[in-house]
Amino acid sequence: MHSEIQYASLTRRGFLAVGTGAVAAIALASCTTPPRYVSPTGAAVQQAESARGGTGRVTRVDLVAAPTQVDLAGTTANTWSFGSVPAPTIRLSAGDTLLANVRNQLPADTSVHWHGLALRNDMDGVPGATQAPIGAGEDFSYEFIAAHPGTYWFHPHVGPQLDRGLYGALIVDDPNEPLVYDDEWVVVLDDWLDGVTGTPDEVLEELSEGMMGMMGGSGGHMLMGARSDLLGGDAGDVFYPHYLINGRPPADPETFTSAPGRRVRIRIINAGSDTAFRVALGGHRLTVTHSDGFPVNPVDTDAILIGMGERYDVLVTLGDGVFPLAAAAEGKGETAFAILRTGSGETPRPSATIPEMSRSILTADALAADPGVAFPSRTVDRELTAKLSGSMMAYDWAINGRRFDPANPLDGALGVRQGERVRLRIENTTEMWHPFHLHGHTYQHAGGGPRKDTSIVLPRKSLTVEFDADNPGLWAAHCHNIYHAETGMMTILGYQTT
Ligand SMILES: [Cu+2]
Repeated sequence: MHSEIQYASLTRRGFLAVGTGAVAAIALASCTTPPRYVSPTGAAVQQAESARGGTGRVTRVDLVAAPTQVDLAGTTANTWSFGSVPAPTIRLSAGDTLLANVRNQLPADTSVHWHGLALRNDMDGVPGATQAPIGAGEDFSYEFIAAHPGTYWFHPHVGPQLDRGLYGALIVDDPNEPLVYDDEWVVVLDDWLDGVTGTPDEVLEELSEGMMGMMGGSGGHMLMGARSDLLGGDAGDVFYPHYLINGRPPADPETFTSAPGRRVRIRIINAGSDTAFRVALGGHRLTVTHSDGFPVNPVDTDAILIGMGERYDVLVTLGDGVFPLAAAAEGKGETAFAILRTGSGETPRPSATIPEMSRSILTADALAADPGVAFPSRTVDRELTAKLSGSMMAYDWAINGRRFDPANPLDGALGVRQGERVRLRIENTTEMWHPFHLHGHTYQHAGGGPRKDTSIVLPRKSLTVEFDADNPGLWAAHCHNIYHAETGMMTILGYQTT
């Protein structure tokens, strides 16, 4: 059996061949031996899954990806979704197995990535690295143990499909949940253009031409002048006609109904593609309890800044009345909006000023991991750097000087070995912020910061994180601005065998 691969081009045919162990390593004409990596379907990945143990309980879900229409307060938009936007929330208990049968009724390849979960590598849903794409008309079953409780979500990892309606929340309950609360709500934020001003594929095509392309006069999706001090300058690249909470625009808002004095856990997920959101609940303070699914020492705040792919859980004790739950599209001058109703009162208007939005605004650097999930200190075995580069002018986003090449996914991979403590320095040399996401691991911000899997890295700043290399495989590491990722700001963290 071949349990490792070497620079194999993971096309559909190539992947299947690797999966059955039929492809021999390709010897490269070079005087240095190139690294060999663990195979997603190899023994090391299976051993890691066995070590998770699990309860043996299985939660089955069917996900049918298909063209559909959504109603945005009277505007009908053609899009792709798993039946609704967001998809129905998937819930299971930590240690349980998720069995998700995906049917692809789209006119295109797709996949499902389980964002934030430290799962078995061959179920991570990254075509070219961990599986063959699910072709149009094909099925694929994802089956894995969800070992860690928390707030996660799922979306495709093919092209800019993330910017359609193909997403939903994945909640892993803690069988020994330490928090006490009466209600729980999931709040999914999104920036929306699909079927309204164009399609994400058209946006990608336009942005790929860079600003020179725009001067040539193309589709008009590029957004200029979106600025945010919190994000260090340029806030985003793309113009969106709608900003949504749980799939609904401000003119047709989601309404949460409860009672005064009740304690609510709100799980907030940014499923956007190019928008950070500043989230606040009018008339309330928020107690942040989790970042990206993992507990933090609780911190009170008025608002939270959430980049694409990030999640925060908050606890709130509800007041009496009717309140706006708002998510300002940071630097873009628009707001996603929902309503909280616990009593009588006038319904707030989406345009109403929410004082909490401009009081204390929490970012991840204000957080510290709960002692129960902080990494014990140990010697760092390996130091890696991911240098983010590129500009709006050329739209040439890259990591370590290399634009990700799907035909050669392991070219320029960041190598680690199982068992190592790894320190990763994410160095942003660009004039724009990037939400950096690592698959398959929940690292910890250096200096006792929070456990996270997606972190905002401000322009010309660096972020250092540490993690234990305990989940063998080939793991995508990329900017969660889908247009940056798709034009090159992506690499692979690969577990080496030699
Ligand atoms: Cu980016």
